[in-house]
Amino acid sequence: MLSRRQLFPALAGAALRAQPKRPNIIFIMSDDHASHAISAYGSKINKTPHIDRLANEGTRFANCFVTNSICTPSRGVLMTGLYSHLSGIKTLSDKIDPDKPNTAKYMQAAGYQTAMIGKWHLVTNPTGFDFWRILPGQGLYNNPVFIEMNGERKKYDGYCTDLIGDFTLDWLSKRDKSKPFFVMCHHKAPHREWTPGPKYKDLFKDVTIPEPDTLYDEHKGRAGAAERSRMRVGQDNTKTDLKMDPPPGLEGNALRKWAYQVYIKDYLRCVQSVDDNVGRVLDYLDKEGIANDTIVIYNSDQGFFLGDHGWFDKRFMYEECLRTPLLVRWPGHGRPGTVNKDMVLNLDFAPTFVDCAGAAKPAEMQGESLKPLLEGKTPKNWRQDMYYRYWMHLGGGHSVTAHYGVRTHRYKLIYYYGKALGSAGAVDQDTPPEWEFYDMRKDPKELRNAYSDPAYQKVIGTLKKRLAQLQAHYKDTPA
Ligand SMILES: [Ca+2]
Repeated sequence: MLSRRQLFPALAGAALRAQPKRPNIIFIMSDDHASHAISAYGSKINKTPHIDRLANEGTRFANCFVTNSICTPSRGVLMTGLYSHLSGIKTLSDKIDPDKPNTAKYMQAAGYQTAMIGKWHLVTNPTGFDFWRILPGQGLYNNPVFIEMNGERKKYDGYCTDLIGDFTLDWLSKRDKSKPFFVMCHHKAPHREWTPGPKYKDLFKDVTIPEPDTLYDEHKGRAGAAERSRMRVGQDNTKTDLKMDPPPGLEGNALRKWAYQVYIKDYLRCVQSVDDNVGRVLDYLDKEGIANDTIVIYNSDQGFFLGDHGWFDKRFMYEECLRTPLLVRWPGHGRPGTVNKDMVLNLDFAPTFVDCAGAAKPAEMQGESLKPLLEGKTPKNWRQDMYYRYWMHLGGGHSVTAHYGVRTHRYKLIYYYGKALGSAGAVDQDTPPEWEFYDMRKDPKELRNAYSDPAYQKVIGTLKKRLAQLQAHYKDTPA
């Protein structure tokens, strides 16, 4: 383990600012849970009462984005505070370096006891945790195997989401009460293949879930990347996804309509168990009398297409999967029921944890602490735009073209640069470089690529300059 002096070389022991009492932190993360399947975010298709409690009693961030919308790289950002090109975790195949500093090691050095329970998905075993129990890779929904700290693989009877809830509560009940704690509770759900638990297998059985406005989007005018991708509801779903064959003869939009109902119901059933297990943690904190001393965070590793643009999955810089839910309850800090509209990133989470632990931000971390935002005091110079990059170029089975771009509060500029650029999980095949531009105030569903519209040429020129500035600022290399 790295010593505190090694982790905080500039400040050593002085890095820990004197604070009367430091908060516990429970970071609950799910996998592929889009904001628009949370009622606090205005979901039209489900209710999530326990996650909503965090919004009612804390802060809901309305504009939280990921820097690379896919599982392993997003977890890399969380554990390092670095963009994918600097952490080296650019694709699903890349692993975290167990010997380098990470978020958990910084929390340990700050005097926290640390635990990681559930889906880790960073290839090498966790370091920096006093306790961990993780799923191997994606893990299974039913009777899953977990990897224990001694390296053994042990099978547990039950439903994965409930087991991760059980293990989290069990660890909390056995914790060292003389120290604050930092626990990462990472659910597998509602990741593909969307297998519901026994409690909710019949939920929504006799109802029709409303379809998204863009379920039958044909991607007209968009870059070739949209058409090239393989994540169409119906056409690109497997039998494992749908658990049955489509009715014979069904094709085109009729197939999509049918498959959407099958897929979204299973997805939402999985979400319901996640919500229950958020509730169990909140109940535990109440019963234990430590709710006021504990920050509870709910987040997903990225968003997801819920039939939007005709798709399932993620990866694109489009809103549905660029956005991720972020709800934070920190009693006594900020007003309950606050909706924060500042632009925040998953890049900010690591520095936020360290800041809330009373330690100085590690010099290498690229994000900003959200602590002032949680206290209702957004700094005057807070970011007004964000940089995104997806690296897997046609890899990972969904054939999404590598791209990068910039998003402001109103506009979005995306560049599909057409090459794999030596990324491990990518397919070595060129595609034509292409641009997309959206005015999200006029076109919030991103249906009209206005890149060639003369009216926007000045804005697009400014955004191109800004994109180059952001790449330089974050030490990335343009294609
Ligand atoms: Ca994910």
